[in-house]
Amino acid sequence: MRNNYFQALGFIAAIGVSVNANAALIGQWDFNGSVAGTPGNDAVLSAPTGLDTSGYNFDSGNGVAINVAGITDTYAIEMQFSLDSNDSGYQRLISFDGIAEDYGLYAYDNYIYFYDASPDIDNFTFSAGEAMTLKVSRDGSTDTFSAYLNDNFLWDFDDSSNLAVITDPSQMLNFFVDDGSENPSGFVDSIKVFDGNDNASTVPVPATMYLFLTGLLGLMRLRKKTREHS
Ligand SMILES: [Ca+2]
Ligand SMILES: [Ca+2]
Repeated sequence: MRNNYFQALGFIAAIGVSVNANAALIGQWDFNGSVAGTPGNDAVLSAPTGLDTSGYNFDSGNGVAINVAGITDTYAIEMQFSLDSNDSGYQRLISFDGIAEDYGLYAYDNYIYFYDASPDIDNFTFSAGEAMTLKVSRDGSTDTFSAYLNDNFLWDFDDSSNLAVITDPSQMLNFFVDDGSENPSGFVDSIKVFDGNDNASTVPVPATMYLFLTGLLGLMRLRKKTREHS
């Protein structure tokens, strides 16, 4: 019976490992009068005077830089923001390489496009000034990059070329600033970064507690049995 006791301990340890393997929030920036991440480092604003009590108003050419040290090819990013225009050709949303190249995530006219790798489809669009939630993720095991707008699946593509791997030497993600002149103006309410590709898989506390308690109950039953048989 003692072996079973250790098996149960191992089972609980395995649950712990599997919970940790799910995507975890590594940074959340709400820009509510502060650049602090909770958790996370301070965001860097090009023009700090654009910060108000609910978010950051960025003019064309001014953006947000966030340190994501340790994150490279597997991540999820969720951003709540609006753009002042939905008819400006390309407007850069995210650069993954320190704004070194043209490749990256853009709004193109009134829809979302990854230049130049994603499908060019406009099934889901946005309006000027509309508050929207954009989620993108990259899975390092399959190189799949996916995008969702207001919980609608937009598209995914095979990023074997690593265009969306975070390769900035200073490990920054850059938002709303382009390598050329494709700079939007708008408002960002919040940005979240997760260290896994599926931000939906973050195990909520009740589920974690349920798993833990289930394991604990099993262990207690085994211990009881062990005592009876020893
Ligand atoms: Ca560009
Ligand atoms: Ca906010």
